[in-house]
Amino acid sequence: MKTDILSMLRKSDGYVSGQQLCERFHVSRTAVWKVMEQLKEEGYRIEAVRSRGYRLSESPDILSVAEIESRISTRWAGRNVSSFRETDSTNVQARRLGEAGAPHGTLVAADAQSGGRGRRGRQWESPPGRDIYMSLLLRPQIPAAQAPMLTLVMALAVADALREQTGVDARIKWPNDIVARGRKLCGILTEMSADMDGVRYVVIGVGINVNGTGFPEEIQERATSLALESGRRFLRPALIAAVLEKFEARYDKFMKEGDLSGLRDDYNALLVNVGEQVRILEPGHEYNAISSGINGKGELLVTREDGRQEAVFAGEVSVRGIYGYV
Ligand code: BT5
Repeated sequence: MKTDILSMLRKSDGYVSGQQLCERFHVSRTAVWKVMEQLKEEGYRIEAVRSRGYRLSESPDILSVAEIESRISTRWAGRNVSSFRETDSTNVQARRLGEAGAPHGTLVAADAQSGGRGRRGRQWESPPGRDIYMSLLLRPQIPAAQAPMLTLVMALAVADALREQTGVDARIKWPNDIVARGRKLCGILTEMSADMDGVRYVVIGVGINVNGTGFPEEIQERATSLALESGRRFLRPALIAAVLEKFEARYDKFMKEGDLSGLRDDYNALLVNVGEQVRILEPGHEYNAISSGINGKGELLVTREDGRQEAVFAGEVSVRGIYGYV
């Protein structure tokens, strides 16, 4: 009921009468009043005016299930939410839920992670109270070889949502980063479970630096946040909802077309380093090349110094600018 009351308050521009709420949820006025008191304790500002009803004037920056769910208006992405004050890794939790049969679109969010993970055993800085750590569980019927494409679908959704919601010039750094002014704003980690019949489930983990203004020394030069880029603070639940909305539309398009050809132009428009020299870091092998954007399979098309064209697969590769991280 809390989620539904929050959604109703949020959808209405003005006041929602106590009577309306009682009728809708078949409860007493006292029951409604109790929920309002609970919400106030959690940090919501709710104005109550006799004869008019209740109005929500401010929401806290918390990642409760009710707060996230009440903002989500998708068909399936994030319709089933789990949230933790602190967990080891939202990807680990989402995989657990995946094994236990949780539905397509299940979202796991956390305020802090004690073991936030990047690719290949790297760590993801995950302090409490400021950033987004979330993982989306998907059950796509695709061959395992196509699963890495979903990282690109998410990257496009995140870049798009952040640009729209914050005005920050967020861009994609193929395959799994979102950057602003050449610094990392977001990292994406896609993991999957597959068997002979194909993908059982995929977990896409997203870490976004939102309201933090300082980083540990090792990453200080390469990391940034939405707050640092804009000088403003943002409500994390609103950003989560925006990312899910963008992701759902693009995922549906991806599944309908069977690859990224319908998303390629949008993707390349937000990609950094197009037409520029980059350094391709494949495990055990590095070379310089000029990047010209992705193809429909999500591979990065590059031209090597000897003129050979290559399509680089997103698996374990990193790309660096010639003079630094981007
Ligand atoms: C990534 O790996 O960029 C994927 C990060 C995915 C994190 C999310 S959070 C929710 C979900 N649960 C998890 O446990 N993970 C996912 P990679 O490309 O390997 O980059 C990792 C590198 O980024 C590290 O080695 C650091 O250099 C740098 N780094 C670590 N924390 C950072 C941060 N908060 N902001 C910017 N850079 C960071």
